Amino acid sequence: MSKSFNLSQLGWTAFFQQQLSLEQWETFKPARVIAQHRAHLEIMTEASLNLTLPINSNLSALTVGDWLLVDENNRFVQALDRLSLFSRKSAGSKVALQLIAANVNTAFIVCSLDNNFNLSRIERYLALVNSVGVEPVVVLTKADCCDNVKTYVEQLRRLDVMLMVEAVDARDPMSIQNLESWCSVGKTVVFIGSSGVGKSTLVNTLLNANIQGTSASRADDSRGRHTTTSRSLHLMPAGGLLLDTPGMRELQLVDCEKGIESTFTEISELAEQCQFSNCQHQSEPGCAVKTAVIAGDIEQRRLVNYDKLIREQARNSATLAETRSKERNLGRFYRSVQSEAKQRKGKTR
Ligand SMILES: Nc1nc2c(ncn2[C@@H]2O[C@H](COP(=O)(O)OP(=O)(O)OP(=O)(O)O)[C@@H](O)[C@H]2O)c(=O)[nH]1
Ligand SMILES: [Mg+2]
Ligand SMILES: [Zn+2]
Repeated sequence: MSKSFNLSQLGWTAFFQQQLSLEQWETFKPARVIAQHRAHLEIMTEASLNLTLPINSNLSALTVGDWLLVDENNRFVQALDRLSLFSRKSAGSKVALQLIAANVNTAFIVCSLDNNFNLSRIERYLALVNSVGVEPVVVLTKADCCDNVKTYVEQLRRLDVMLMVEAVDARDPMSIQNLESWCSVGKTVVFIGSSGVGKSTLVNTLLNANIQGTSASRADDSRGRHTTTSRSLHLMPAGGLLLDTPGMRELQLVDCEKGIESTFTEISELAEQCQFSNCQHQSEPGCAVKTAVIAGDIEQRRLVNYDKLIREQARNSATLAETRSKERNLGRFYRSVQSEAKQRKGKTR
């Protein structure tokens, strides 16, 4: 990257500045993680000094978008607290958290106006984005191939009148102009959505360059091949920082109860009027939610999806907590064995 960027263009704000003492500010340089590879991180400091840090145990808990300090020899000093963090349960059976992106301001939830369009999937992404405390914008791509764009937009507005929705042809710079207001100087935007919906196409059009590979042909099932397979931040000529992520096939919700509640406010608010505090809104007497569904005030599909997401996050949070506690116990066990061994050594000496 030849152009030179200052700290605020890289996304540095008072939130990060206030974490440093004067001495730290004078001694160290802030740097932002702009790409994550298997064995190293790419970081960028002011004036676009691109550096490579090999991933060791200090750096393994960092992800794209993170801020850190480096010393005069460009060695890692410390990571800074995050404004926001996207993580997910790793794909596959292993129960662990995978960090996706840090210090994001806005999430573009990308969905194409073809058979990919699915309200329940959009709600799932909204729950995730809301739980992280990041502003969601739903971007409906392939509007150029769709005859009834309005109907889709209305369906989304019905979920939440305040929801920001933009329908675009992701390949056309004129069409995506409205999106630029979320991509101003220093603002970090993450793109989430299934494979093939046009995330990389949007990134390329916003960057006015062909940086991210895109692909028309892909094995078109949910397990399809993904064109984008690594995570990196791209700086727009006009300001914003764009973060393209590999298609998320298995987006699982963990510790997202608050995000789900705020995505389904009409249900969570009514639930407070149910007769029983642990009402599951199935067939309990005095269920205000079920009554509203029968009266047609709440969509049945919404209730089913709400229920599904609440159960899913509870299940995942429980397994994750169990794994963490097992790991902690195992760590404690090893440490106690080690210290016993040391003590014994001490005695025999
Ligand atoms: N007609 C039309 N085609 C689009 C639009 N957006 C994306 N495409 C096409 O859809 C295909 C897939 O787009 P990508 O940008 O590669 O999709 P992606 O979301 O990055 O996919 P992954 O990297 O696999 O997650 C490409 O051939 C794009 O040209 C659009 O708004 N209109
Ligand atoms: Mg892509
Ligand atoms: Zn109820």
